Amino acid sequence: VAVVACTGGTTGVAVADPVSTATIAIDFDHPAGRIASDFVGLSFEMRELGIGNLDAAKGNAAALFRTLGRGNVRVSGNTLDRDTLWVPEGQQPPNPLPSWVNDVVTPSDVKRLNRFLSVTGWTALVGINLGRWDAGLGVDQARAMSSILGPRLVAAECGNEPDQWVGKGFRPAGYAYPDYRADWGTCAAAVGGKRVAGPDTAGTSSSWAASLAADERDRLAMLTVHQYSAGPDATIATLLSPATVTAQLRSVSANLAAAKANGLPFRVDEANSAYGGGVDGVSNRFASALWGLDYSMQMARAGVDGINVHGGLGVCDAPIWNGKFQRYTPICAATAADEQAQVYKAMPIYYGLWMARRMGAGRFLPVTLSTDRNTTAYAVRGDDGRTRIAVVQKDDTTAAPVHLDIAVGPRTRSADVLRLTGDSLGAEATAVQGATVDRQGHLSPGPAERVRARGGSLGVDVRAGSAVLITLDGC
Ligand code: BDP
Repeated sequence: VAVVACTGGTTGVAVADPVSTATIAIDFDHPAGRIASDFVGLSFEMRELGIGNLDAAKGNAAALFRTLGRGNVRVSGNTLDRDTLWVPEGQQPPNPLPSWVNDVVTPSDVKRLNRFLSVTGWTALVGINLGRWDAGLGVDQARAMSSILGPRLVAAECGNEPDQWVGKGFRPAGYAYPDYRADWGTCAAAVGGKRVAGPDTAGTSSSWAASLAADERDRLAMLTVHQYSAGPDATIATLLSPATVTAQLRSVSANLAAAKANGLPFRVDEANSAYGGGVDGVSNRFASALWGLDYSMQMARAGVDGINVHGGLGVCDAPIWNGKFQRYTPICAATAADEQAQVYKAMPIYYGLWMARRMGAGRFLPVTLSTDRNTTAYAVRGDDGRTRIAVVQKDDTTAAPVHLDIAVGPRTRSADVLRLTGDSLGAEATAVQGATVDRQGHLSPGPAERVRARGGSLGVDVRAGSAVLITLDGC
């Protein structure tokens, strides 16, 4: 056990007469569920492989991944079934290409992904086109992915959002779970082993995930579903409303329970603030950073094994494909030249994920929070023995600060505080301890604030519309 010297230190930022005090009590003696080191993940479209992205030899993408720590990247999305054709080693793409094909993905794209994973220490979930299934190609892709990616491939994913295939024209009306199970089984047999995740349903209300968990637990590596907080009608107010993340948790709970009942890990392997590419002014603003942190913590504490926040690697303010924007993307290029060079900037939600990542790995500690403000709090006893507390204050930045009174007991003399702040909920500017991600993809937060405990309690003032990550010194 490391002994941390408790010397020096100052109190937190002094704020005159904070109008509200939130009290936080932590049950240090009853660690609960785990948050794994790869809880935080990212998700991208299959087309990104076809167009040469996720290249460790170019730009700053690998550094941006490493800045988040180790994680899991999922590559699939709508473009998997709709637009991308697998072309085996040594073969030329058909000429002309089938009319539905926009991009081809080849073993050399998988090799590039493998280098990216080896440089970043991330693992991957990668899709196989099941919407437009071709048995020969499916088997070839599965074999190539296993041999190239080895253990870095956590699982293959057979198709994207099969519960929407009728509407997308991939299957005839009436296509239902038993049909899907048969399709999935064909793809799973091509992959072999226990190396397929699914069903990647669009709707958490669909029963397909629970059915697949029960029927195919011996072949499933992991149960996966998608979840967006809202659609094109998302606003900052709804995203940060106290009801939102709890409603999101409720909405995945049946799927989560089904996974656990069948002994399967469970990831929300495509998640973000709003489907349809996100909402400008919401998904790409500081509010999304607070939502991203709160959502991550809420899901992790409930036993979800990971989330993959969806995005795209194009120009931030331009349509990425099919005239579609990806306003919710955690990283994107500021200009077309940066897109070419694969130099990306971190969007606000990236910072929320950075904070979430710093909470793990470890085990959640039960927290009792008493507050009259739109505030949430989470505590994790890290595998390194340190206790970390995340507090997300989701009121407008113009509201009065909240004073946190945290009962830490006699063993804690001081704590380090990192602050996630934005100019306003609706502004893009986001920082951790005043620092932003640089062009090289690194984030070096300014020195943490040192706060001293008095009489077994820790006082920290939190600006409205901001979050803090408090690390107890444990002495
Ligand atoms: C999901 C798709 C993804 C889309 C996303 C969205 O898997 O490809 O980009 O929706 O609507 O259904 O933004």
